[in-house]
Amino acid sequence: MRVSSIITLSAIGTSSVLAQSNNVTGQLGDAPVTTGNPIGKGAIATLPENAFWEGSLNGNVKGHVSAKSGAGGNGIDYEVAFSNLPTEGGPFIYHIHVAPVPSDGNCTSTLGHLDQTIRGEDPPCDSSRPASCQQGDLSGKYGKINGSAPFTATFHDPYTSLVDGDGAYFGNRSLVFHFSNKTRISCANFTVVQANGTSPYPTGTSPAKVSPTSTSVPVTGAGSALSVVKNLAIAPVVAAFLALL
Ligand SMILES: [Cu+2]
Repeated sequence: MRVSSIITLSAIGTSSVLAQSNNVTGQLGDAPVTTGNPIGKGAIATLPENAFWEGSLNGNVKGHVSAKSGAGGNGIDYEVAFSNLPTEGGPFIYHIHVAPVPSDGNCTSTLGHLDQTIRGEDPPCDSSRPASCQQGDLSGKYGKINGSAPFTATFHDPYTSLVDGDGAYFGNRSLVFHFSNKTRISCANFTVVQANGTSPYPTGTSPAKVSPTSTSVPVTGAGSALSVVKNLAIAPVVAAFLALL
């Protein structure tokens, strides 16, 4: 239906298509603004060591998308950093995809973009009307990555959510990084981080600042885990010694 209407408009003329694109929105309308996002809650997706794409790269793209609840619980504040970008194939794009990355790392399994309003990818997002875009189309709304230099961006997105159960929730979804032709280079799951309460990080390593410090946090965690293992390893020896007495 959608495809046929686009073809029909193309036949009528480019001006009709442009006129139509001004009114593009989801089948369910524009994306709603999110409220009640838990203060101190965040989520981060960090690209893995190895790329999913099997073409020629000088190592995988490095980087992350980190997010936290906006001021007053309104919308989400994002912080994005990518480096080691391919020398060609840009401008690069990145999105929140609807499904998580399975344990085999297959980025195809993340399916399409977070798109609660059933908008679809085409026509492309008009960044001057972000509410009309797919919620997960972060680079469409806030800028593609031009060139291969390290890229950073911060932006506020009113349409994604950290309220578990909200349709716009992305804490259980994934980040996918693409060439401009949409080929999937790499992907990663979002991990929820909370300022208080449950956290995937070891006690004492403050996750209050949701940022790439996560790259050092797991190292600390591994060190702590190692010392725990050491202590546990000594315990049976002590027990055996006591048994001899
Ligand atoms: Cu994508």
